[in-house]
Amino acid sequence: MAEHCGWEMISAKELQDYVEQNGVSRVAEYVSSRLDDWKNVVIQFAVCGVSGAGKSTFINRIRGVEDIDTDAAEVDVTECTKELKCYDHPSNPNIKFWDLPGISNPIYHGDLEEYCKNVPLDEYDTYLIFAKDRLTADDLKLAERIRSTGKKFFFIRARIDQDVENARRSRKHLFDKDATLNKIRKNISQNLIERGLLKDEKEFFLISNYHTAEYQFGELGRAILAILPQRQRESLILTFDNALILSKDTLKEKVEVLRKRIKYVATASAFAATVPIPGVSIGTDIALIKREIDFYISQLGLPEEGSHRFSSLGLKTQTQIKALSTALGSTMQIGGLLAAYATESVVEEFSRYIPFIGTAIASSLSYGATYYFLSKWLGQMEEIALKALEETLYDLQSH
Ligand SMILES: Nc1nc2c(ncn2[C@@H]2O[C@H](COP(=O)(O)OP(=O)(O)OP(=O)(O)O)[C@@H](O)[C@H]2O)c(=O)[nH]1
Ligand SMILES: [Mg+2]
Repeated sequence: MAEHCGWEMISAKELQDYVEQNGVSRVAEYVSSRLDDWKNVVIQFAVCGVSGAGKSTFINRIRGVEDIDTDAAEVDVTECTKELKCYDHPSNPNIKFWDLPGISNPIYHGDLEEYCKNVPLDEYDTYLIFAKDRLTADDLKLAERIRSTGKKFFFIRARIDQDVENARRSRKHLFDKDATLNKIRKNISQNLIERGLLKDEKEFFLISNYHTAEYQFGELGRAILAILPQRQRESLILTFDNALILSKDTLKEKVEVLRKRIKYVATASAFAATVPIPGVSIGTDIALIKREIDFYISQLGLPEEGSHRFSSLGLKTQTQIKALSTALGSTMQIGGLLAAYATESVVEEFSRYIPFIGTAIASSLSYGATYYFLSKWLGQMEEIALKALEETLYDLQSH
């Protein structure tokens, strides 16, 4: 089975050993817990830069919390983050954002060595350097130090909505949003490119922490994902909330990560089908499929009926979501699931009593049915989630 199923994450041997020691009845739970392994991948982000650049506000947005929530990073108009502090992502405590104090803080006098005595600057995986207005000597010192460690860093300019508003106010009828953004981008990135700290302008991001659908918040999220090693990347993609990343590409990438899990779930079904007790196989399939489908729903951010986001969608998309949840509801009953992959399962129930060929055929049929079923639903959910996202994006941009 190992070669046939193409195990990468969970080996057939591991499952076989598990079944030998524990029996097959808990194989579904075991596979489910192994599929949660992505939560064990630790990623540490250092969020650094001068005071007031919007670092703490960014951490709150990426964690999906409001600035006034009790577990939010403190945000203020005056200098406020004095000690480094770690903020875990609420849905995955192994994704850590370290809110670092500004190097310009009076206690360091811009002295990098002094700063590094209190801040373990070399210990993070990826660095997000926030600039404010123009680049300062402290920003450059920080970037050069990080570059010397060989780690990846991104330059970010937040509060861009304010600059655009200021330009709108002062330029009046001459105001041109794109030209304003280009000017800011050029001004800062040119400086970094000349110092060899940036390859090109595309590595520099203009974001607003209060208008995440506008400007480059989503692009920044994608760029961070792109540089991470595969396991970190997959873990982060499942942790990020779609509503924040707001990009069709990221959503599609998420679907690919979800699709890769199907073969493991299907193989657990195949193992359960080797139990010669009628009903065990289908019960396990339902448990496995239901858990996975619930995971798809939360991961793809399908708006719940009655929610604000749901009511802002077009009538056609609303109808599709309603039809999907009705279909899923009825399929998650034993009768419904049997009807959904009727012929395969009926054959399976018979085949287990046929000497010699029974188990082998039953296993492969259960594998195929679960595989088929999850692929089909994931495909449908992807289609609806993409449409819902498109409409949400349109909505956000037209306001
Ligand atoms: N308009 C706008 N205001 C922002 C944005 N990001 C942050 N702010 C505001 O800018 C101020 C400073 O934000 P913080 O997140 O506290 O800045 P910081 O970099 O953490 O500052 P220190 O903790 O002092 O190092 C606050 O008043 C925020 O509300 C943004 O993208 N747009
Ligand atoms: Mg702060």
